[in-house]
Amino acid sequence: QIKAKLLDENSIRRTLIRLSHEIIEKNKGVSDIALVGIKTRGVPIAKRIAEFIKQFEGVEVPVGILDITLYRDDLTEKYEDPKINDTKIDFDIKNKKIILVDDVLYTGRTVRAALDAIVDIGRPKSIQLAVLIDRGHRELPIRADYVGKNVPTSLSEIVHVHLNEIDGEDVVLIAEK
Ligand code: 3GP
Ligand code: 5GP
Ligand code: MG
Repeated sequence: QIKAKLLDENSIRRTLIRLSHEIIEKNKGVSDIALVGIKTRGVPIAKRIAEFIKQFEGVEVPVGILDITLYRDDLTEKYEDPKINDTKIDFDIKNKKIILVDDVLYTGRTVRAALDAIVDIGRPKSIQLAVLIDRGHRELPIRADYVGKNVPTSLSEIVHVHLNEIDGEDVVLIAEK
């Protein structure tokens, strides 16, 4: 059951605007930047950030997609490693600064699999990580460079990320599983 609303439509928009500015600032512009969204909800987040960057800098940054499946019986259980299903990266990643984008960062295993998939394709200049929500409980030495909101959670809680493009509404909720 739902315990609290963490972000509404306006705060999601403002958060993604801030992340876009942070990406531009940290990289001193966006000349070599490419975004890679992790399916499902990392993809619309990456596209929205690309749209804001276009508004602010007048540059269209490429957006790729990684499809990574988590093999978990239960959404809050964590034992199997995520597997790469599909990769749609239509640009040359050589010498690009890749920014991975996901909705929720939890154990870090999805991001680890994403790093594997990217270095299999080529040799980017660097890889950074942007997430809308960091809910803690890392099991690997992985951290995000850009965090929309840090949300301390218990293991029995779930963060629901609903995005317009997929769910018909923009809202982030915390629930007891
Ligand atoms: P996503 O593909 O948009 O990221 O894992 C499948 C979906 O279930 C994910 O959607 C994610 O939003 C949602 N989900 C909610 N809680 C959890 C969780 O604790 N673990 C995982 N793996 N997914 C969760
Ligand atoms: P990790 O691999 O870091 O454990 O989990 C990251 C992936 O699992 C993200 O793509 C995210 O969608 C999903 N995930 C893990 N925990 C949650 C959660 O509480 N809520 C949502 N919405 N997704 C989660
Ligand atoms: Mg996700």
